[in-house]
Amino acid sequence: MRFGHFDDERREYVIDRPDTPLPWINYLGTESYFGIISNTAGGYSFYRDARLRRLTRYRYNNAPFDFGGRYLYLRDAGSGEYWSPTWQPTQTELDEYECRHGLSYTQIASGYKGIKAKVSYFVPLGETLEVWRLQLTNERESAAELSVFSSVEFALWDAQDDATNYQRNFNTGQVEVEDGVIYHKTEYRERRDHFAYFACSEPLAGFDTQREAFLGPYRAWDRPIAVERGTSSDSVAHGWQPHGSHHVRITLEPGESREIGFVLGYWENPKDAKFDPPGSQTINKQTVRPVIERWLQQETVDAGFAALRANWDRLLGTLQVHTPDGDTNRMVNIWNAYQNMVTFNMSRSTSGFETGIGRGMGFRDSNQDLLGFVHMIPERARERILDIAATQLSTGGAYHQYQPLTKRGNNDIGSGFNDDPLWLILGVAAYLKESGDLSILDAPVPYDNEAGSEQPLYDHLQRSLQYTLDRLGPHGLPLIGRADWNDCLNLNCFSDTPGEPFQTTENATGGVAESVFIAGQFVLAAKELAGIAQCVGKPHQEYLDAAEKMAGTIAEHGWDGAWFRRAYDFYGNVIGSASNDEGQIFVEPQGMCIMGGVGVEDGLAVKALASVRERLATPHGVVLQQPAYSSYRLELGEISSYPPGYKENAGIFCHTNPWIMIAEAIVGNGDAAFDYYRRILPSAREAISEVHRCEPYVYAQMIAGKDAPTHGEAKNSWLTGTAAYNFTAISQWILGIRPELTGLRVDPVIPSDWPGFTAVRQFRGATYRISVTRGAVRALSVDGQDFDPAGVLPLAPEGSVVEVNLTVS
Ligand code: BGC
Ligand code: IFM
Repeated sequence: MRFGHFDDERREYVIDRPDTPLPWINYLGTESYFGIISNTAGGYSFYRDARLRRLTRYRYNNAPFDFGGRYLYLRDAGSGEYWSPTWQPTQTELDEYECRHGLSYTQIASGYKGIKAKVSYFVPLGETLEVWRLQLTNERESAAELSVFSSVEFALWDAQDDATNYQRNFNTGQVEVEDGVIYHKTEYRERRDHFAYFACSEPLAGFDTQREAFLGPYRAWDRPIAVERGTSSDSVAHGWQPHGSHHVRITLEPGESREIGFVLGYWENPKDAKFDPPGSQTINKQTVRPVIERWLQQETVDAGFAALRANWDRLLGTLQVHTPDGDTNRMVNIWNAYQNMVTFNMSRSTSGFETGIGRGMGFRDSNQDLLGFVHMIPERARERILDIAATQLSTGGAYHQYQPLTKRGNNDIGSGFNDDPLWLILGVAAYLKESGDLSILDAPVPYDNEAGSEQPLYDHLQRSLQYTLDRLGPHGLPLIGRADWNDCLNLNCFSDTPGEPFQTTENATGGVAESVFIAGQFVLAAKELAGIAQCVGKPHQEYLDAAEKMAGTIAEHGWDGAWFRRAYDFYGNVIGSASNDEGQIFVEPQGMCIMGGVGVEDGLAVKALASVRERLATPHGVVLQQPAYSSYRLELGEISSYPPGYKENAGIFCHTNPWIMIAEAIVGNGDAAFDYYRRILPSAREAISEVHRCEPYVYAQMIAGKDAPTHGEAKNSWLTGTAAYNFTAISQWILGIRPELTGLRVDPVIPSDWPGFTAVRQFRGATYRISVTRGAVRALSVDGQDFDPAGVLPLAPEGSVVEVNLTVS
């Protein structure tokens, strides 16, 4: 069952009923002012940091699930009836409803008793504000006397404090209203720098800034007293809950249309501003007023919206493909790329499942997210790499998370996730392959942000590799530490002494549990580093030797007969083996070892992939392990805390599926790779939206596995490494358009029933127009000249167009 459809032309998903299985959200903002918005206008806004600079209030895990947002009410003076043109919060049964989620904008249109309304929300480039544009049309045969009420609830900036510290924050709220603009100035008193404002383009009939005055005692947003009555009370908030509501009265003749603009924004007075008289509690509006005036003009809004769309054209233009599969085209060309950019901006901070309060950026996650956006914004990827590397410890280890504002490693969480450092090598390799900017390797980068500890980035990569070699366990495999990619496989963090408390993951690094996953990742990273070293004329053989040795150890201790094992626990017992009663086979080492090239030559890879298909594949994707753990196991940790089929306990952890797609491509099996790709492809699952439940336009972290009663149901959409890795799998391995250090490679491994495909790829300043067709033998021509079909395409001059024709058999 569908709840809407894709409009590929306009790059929108069109939702045609408000009661989607879950709130289907979108993101506003691309630079510093951001928000989430649901298909019924729920959500909130913030400036840079969703915890510390939260503009509007939102209550997670609410009933209804999505409540609180950018709300409008329309009231008909004739009948006294009122409704919300975005359905929430009044939930009036609308005659028409349509929500269009586009790239960084959302438009919700509806019709009720002859009054058409369309509300468009977006954040203009270069601004710290959002525009709401309300377009009203009277389709009745008589004039309509209407009232429009707006409504936002201001958060008192620190969202954590806002939700917990009521003894204080019921007293601190302050507002100011001048010339129809509502200023929310809580905190201005002490800091005198930032405030929020909410403005309207029309003369006001009234306003409210005290929530209870607007809603009325014992009422909620579905029937505010001000709206019911048809008049605001011009309330001014002193403490309690500052709120922003404008009241506008208009008369629309039959057939007449009108536009009303609202601007909700964040403002920081310039640091050196001298214009506040000492002790003044009045907001200084000198610098913000012209900005407000400008964005209340329709022409400014039109131009701002056009600029936003043009920016997305430019970003998405980096890769556009045309394949025989429509779902693939729209995901690669639009939605997967868009989701990658959202993970760049949001990391794991703000979504329907992340509250914006936990603000850490993952060392591992950030390096992987980079794979998905590096081709669109290489210069931002460079900055990101330098930020991440500066948090690395001098041991080569890594803080598991760092703070986006201070860019310091997070001491509360600490380090000891032993896969972390290797991701830096993989992230840097991706950047170098895309940009060719080898100079980044010489950039001085501190360890743990300590001044004076700077070393070239290349030194960081060496230490990352050495970190693993310094920590090998009894079988010669890498020690797992607190966990590897699978955060929940905590093999060193328990106590088997009755009555002793469990160890926390913080003191779990002393154990001897080993990870086959990290071993595979090491082989991959060592080969990548060897390639980089060779490229800049540094010794590289030692890395290749280390990779080979590790591959040998995997063959000896990591191979189970039909698949790669997962780990050895604290006691040296094997995990992920046919000899286990549960958790016999895990997906992660199959993907990662094969991506590292382990078992590819000797047939182990093909065997492992057959086992994946036989034991782990479901119609909804590949589950993480089998059999699921039926009960909690001290020696395994969090993984077994989940009921069977959910999350790391045999859920379909979508991040791991592309590793299997890549592995299938590596062994030349395009049918299998693409089959797995489509199983979890959001657009291809649109028709079963009542089962999948999350948005059909973006990936979710997890789909419930076959052991779960809700098999096929997705959770945790948007902010997941799934986005970057699926994009890599389809674009670089299945379609095979793969940046390498020396140039672009085109090496597709496509399904056997595809006649071919075309693509346009911007790469290092040139445009590659690629056409892949079927033929008797593999042949490649570049600009009409025959070329080695196994070769890397030559670099082309800036601005040039390269015609690439590949025939595959
Ligand atoms: C979750 C994992 C997640 C981890 C983040 C755990 O509680 O279950 O999925 O990766 O926290 O560190
Ligand atoms: O690898 C992790 C990731 O870092 C955070 N989300 C869950 C994944 C698997 O545990």
